[in-house]
Amino acid sequence: MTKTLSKQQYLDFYYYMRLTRSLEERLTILFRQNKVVGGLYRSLGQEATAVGSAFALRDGDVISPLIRDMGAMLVKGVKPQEIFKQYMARDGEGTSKGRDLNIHIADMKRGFVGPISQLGDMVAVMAGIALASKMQNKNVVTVVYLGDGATSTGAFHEGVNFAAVLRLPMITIIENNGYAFSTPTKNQCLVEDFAVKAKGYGIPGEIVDGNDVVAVYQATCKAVERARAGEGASIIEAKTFRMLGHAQHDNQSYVPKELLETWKEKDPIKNYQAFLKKKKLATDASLKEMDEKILAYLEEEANIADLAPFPVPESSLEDVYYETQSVTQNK
Ligand SMILES: Cc1ncc(C[n+]2csc(CCOP(=O)(O)OP(=O)(O)O)c2C)c(N)n1
Repeated sequence: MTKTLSKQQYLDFYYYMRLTRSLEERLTILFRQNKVVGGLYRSLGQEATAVGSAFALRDGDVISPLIRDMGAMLVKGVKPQEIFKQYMARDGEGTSKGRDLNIHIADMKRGFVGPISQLGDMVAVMAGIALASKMQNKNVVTVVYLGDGATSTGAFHEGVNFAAVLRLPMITIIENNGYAFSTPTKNQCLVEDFAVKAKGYGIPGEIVDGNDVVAVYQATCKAVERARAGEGASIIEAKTFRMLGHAQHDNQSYVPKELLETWKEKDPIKNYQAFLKKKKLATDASLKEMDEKILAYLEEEANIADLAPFPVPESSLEDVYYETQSVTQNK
């Protein structure tokens, strides 16, 4: 059933998509100032998928975001300063304290698992969390995000099949953004719609316009309801496009200009602004005000992060094992 949304919810969708984009734009400046350690990965053009899907979840649900899903982490409560610190390898709460980069951070209390780079491997992890939840009657739903490229791994198949056959409350969101690095989807998969893969596992597969935040929200709500009702796993394919290269080093020269032009017209934020204005939920002035507030907030958060210290070298011995403190105490 389609969920009815309040004015505030519609505006929240906008806020988080805008926050995601502006945060990444601020990170780009930091990258050019040489303050970012490692690569910078943007989700330009894909913000609606991460934000809309995360809004369909409740506290206690768990996600494993990938590099295009910072928006989902923001919805789950991560603060921009944590993202800035993480990208700049600084010390501090909510970061990996310089051990890992970009959005590779975890906070089980807020419901996000730190991803690892091996594509597809998080599917099995999230199936495991869903299984634990089912065994403990916790009614937790897990969402695993991955790109079209990641579906070509054996780990994807094993994980989705396992979740399907055990009827686990796991939703796999395939972000079909046209390319895996420089490989167009047609060069690594012969089906046009990734959602049809769900048939092979005996679970529902739904295609959604990944640039339409409301559509993504509604599709995820449906999958969440199934999962909570004990009906098991499902797949959502969000059709979207990666509007920049894989990371900052990649100028995307392999993507035809016309394709970029077509997708530019489908920009999730620009179109959502028009939608809000048409529905009389916002005006140019109110949107401008919100954008400016976000920029001012991000400036503060970036400055806090920039003043944060780097982790002390000795700290690399901590947090290696779960019971770190007792290891240190035993010395
Ligand atoms: C198993 C595995 N193979 C290769 C890589 C290297 N790699 C990192 S990102 C990437 C492309 C990912 O494409 P996709 O899954 O479509 O996600 P997108 O970057 O388009 O969001 C590749 C090949 C990896 N991390 N893991």
